Amino acid sequence: MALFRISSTKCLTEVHQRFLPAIITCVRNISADSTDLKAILADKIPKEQERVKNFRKAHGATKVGEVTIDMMYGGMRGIKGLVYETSVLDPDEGIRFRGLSIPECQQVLPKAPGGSEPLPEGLFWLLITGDVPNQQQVNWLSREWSNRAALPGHVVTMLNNFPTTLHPMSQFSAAITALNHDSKYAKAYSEGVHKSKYWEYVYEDSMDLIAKLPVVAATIYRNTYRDGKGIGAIDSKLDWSANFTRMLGYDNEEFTELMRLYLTIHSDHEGGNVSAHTVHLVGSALSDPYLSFAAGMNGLAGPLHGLANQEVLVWIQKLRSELGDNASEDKVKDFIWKTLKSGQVVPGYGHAVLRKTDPRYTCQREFALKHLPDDVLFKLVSNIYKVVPPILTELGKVKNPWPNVDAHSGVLLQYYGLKEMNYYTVLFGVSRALGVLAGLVWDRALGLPIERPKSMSTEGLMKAVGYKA
Ligand code: CMX
Repeated sequence: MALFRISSTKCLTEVHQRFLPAIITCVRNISADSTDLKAILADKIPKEQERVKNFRKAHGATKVGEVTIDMMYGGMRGIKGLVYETSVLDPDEGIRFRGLSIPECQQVLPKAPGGSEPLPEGLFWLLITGDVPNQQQVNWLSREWSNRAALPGHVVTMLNNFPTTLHPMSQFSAAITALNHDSKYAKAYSEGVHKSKYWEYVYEDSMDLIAKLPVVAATIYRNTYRDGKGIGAIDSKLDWSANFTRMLGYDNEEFTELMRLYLTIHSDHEGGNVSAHTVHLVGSALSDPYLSFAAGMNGLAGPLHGLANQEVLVWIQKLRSELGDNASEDKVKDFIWKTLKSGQVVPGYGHAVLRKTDPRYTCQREFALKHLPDDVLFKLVSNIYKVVPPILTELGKVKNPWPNVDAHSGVLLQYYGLKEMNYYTVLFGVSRALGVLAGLVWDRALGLPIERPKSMSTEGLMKAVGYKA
């Protein structure tokens, strides 16, 4: 908040008249317990802008890495070329959300009454503010998202008219794009809003979009796999995940707990993965949050990224139908080698950054050990975990032979009756909104420019390094 030097009584009165209401609002809104998320951000953003400005002034020309030709041909792996505030991925330790590991989040984030898994509302609050919220703050978010959840008629009509053969991710992405009809950001931009206010409209759209995603996702599920009948009304007394599982048609508190964990851990994985990077990239053209997020979802729908959770189950079902449930370890090994020799990947294993077992895998395994230790599919997944890493290591080229998040999620969903594998990436997408949209608010708050890295042709590269064939 600005400080004023008061030089006379007259001046003091003027200052009071002009600024006091704003000062009072500001002070009221930013107490540690405030549930006014937008006011909290409005307080934090100028401070962060100043911090970044000073940092860039001092170190704008400092080098933090270098780019090799292999990196350019190799998917830009390892190039430090992005700023992304909400989470950071350590190759050995895994993800930290604003500095907190998954077990730490499970410990400190507020839970539903009687529950033991974190509420995704709390994770969103943490990601966007950097602060661990209290119970009132997450309750406020649950209510806020309930209030913003209604879908416009044209999106419901559109969803209800998709053929059930259209992949759920295509339905999801198309519906999100069509939600941009009501983008507050796009409207404000077309009316000439000042760029210092962009973040406020991106915030509003992001809150609206996060609120609506479970409704979109549940409508897709019921239309595609059930009788297509209404998903029921949002209950403003329930949290985001409980409303979602109810709309999907499930009435099992343990499944809702799983969903709270699921929606928390899939939310964010720093900025360079395909979905997060796409949202950031498309957003940098000042496309609104709906268009940016839909673009990210099209990336998540790729089998090397989010669709791997579907692919894992498809692959496991194939294994089961070929080998049965009690296959020997040698038979499972043969099956894995057959997959590799036919030029396919083992889905759910490997990672571009991680070099150890993904903690998102571990926490799902812990959930399974607690709730479904004797499940046949869980035992199979556990056996695959013993067998795959040595084989991928033996292959010689795989940098990370360990399981990622997608190796485990489907098994848990199967256990609770959500057996439609083609739907699994939609659940990942609902969660991913929490991280990438929090990131998008900060992109606009920090005024990050349109993204435009330099590309080179092979010819140009050869010339640049003096290479002669
Ligand atoms: N099975 C077979 N081969 C694999 C492999 C796997 N699980 N993981 C990596 N490899 C191969 C790569 O295809 C590559 O082969 P080529 O040199 O012949 O092209 C080689 O090993 C080196 O790859 P890498 O550097 O270890 O891995 P990348 O960073 O290139 O790729 C990833 C990372 C995730 C795409 C890859 O490990 C993979 O395809 N895994 C299976 C799909 C999957 O589970 N994806 C989900 C990731 C998590 C998520 O985003 O949701």
